[in-house]
Amino acid sequence: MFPMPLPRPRAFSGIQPTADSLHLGNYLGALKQWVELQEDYDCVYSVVDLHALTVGPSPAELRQRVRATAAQFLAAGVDPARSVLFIQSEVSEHAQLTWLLNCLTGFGEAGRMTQFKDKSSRLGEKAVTVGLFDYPVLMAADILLYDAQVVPVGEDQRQHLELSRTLAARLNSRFGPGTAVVPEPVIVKATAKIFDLQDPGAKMSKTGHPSGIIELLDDPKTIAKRIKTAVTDSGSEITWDPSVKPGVANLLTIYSALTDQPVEAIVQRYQGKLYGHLKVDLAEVVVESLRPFRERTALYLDDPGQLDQILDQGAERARGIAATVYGRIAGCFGLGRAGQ
Ligand code: ATP
Ligand code: LTN
Repeated sequence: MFPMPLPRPRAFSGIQPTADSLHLGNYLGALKQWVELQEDYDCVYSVVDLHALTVGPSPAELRQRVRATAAQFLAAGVDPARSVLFIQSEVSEHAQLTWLLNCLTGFGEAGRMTQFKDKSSRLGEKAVTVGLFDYPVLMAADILLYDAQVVPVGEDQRQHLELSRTLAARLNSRFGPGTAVVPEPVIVKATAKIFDLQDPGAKMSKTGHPSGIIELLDDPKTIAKRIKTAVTDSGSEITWDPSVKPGVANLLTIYSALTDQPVEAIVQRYQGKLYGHLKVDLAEVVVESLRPFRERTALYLDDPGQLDQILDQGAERARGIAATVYGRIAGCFGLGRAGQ
């Protein structure tokens, strides 16, 4: 007799389809961990298109970006045979659970989210929607709907994750233990925040200036140019000192993460060499790491039938989990005639 395999713990994460290409921060901060977690977790990954509506894309733009984002998840190594890959809006329970969680979230509590404060101050009062304000509650619904134990994200999502944990704990204290699973963030320290190449004080962001970003689908020439023109710091010695040399530290972080070599070994190798040497070699490393990724993304985008099939299957599997968990939580609120 073989022992029954234990059910694996669940991981959930999502990325917004807010650009045609993901960037190196998305990959090193999140997507790389998504792929690795598949070894030990039952993974559910989503293209969170409802979240993307908060920035008001055109319908054609959103449709195109949803496909491009899903193709990039697959190209990075998300394996649809092992993991669930789906589009958030195709599982209606995400919006439904958000409403229930809205009714448990303090207005002040949501107002303390720093990403909302930053984004709303940039947009100005007239352009700020209730959707942008509610964004972290929708994110909590995403996570709780799958009873996720772990959530791989970059550092910028830590506060949102904390709200998800608070809401899960609140459900449990109001309705009894076991109503929701309290999720843990998985934030890999070394790559939790990849910085803008032109402004190493700011995170690399889809909304940042193009010259500060490396898009995963950029052509080799553009990638090389972006790295060669990255801001480096005063002095010329290649040392690891994030507070004094944040630009060089960012390049070393990227180098280390893409080659799986410790930063110290890289620093050692570049002793006595100039920033320019590091940049030339790093450009090569990034170009060669991303080449197969770009090719695989193109293959998925050239075969819409295959992509649709993967996404249809993913939505079906996601709905199966989400319907059960939603029913359990909604019943606790007194919704549904059959409950007690
Ligand atoms: P924007 O910057 O426009 O808000 P984004 O680039 O952060 O968008 P998201 O879809 O919000 O994109 O993020 C997807 C994932 O990538 C999240 O887990 C986020 O924490 C991570 N991430 C984003 N930027 C970085 C970065 N510079 N370094 C590390 N991780 C990042
Ligand atoms: N808010 C996240 C994207 C996101 C997410 C999630 C991440 C939406 N729902 C659930 C993890 C789990 C962001 O990166 N901006």
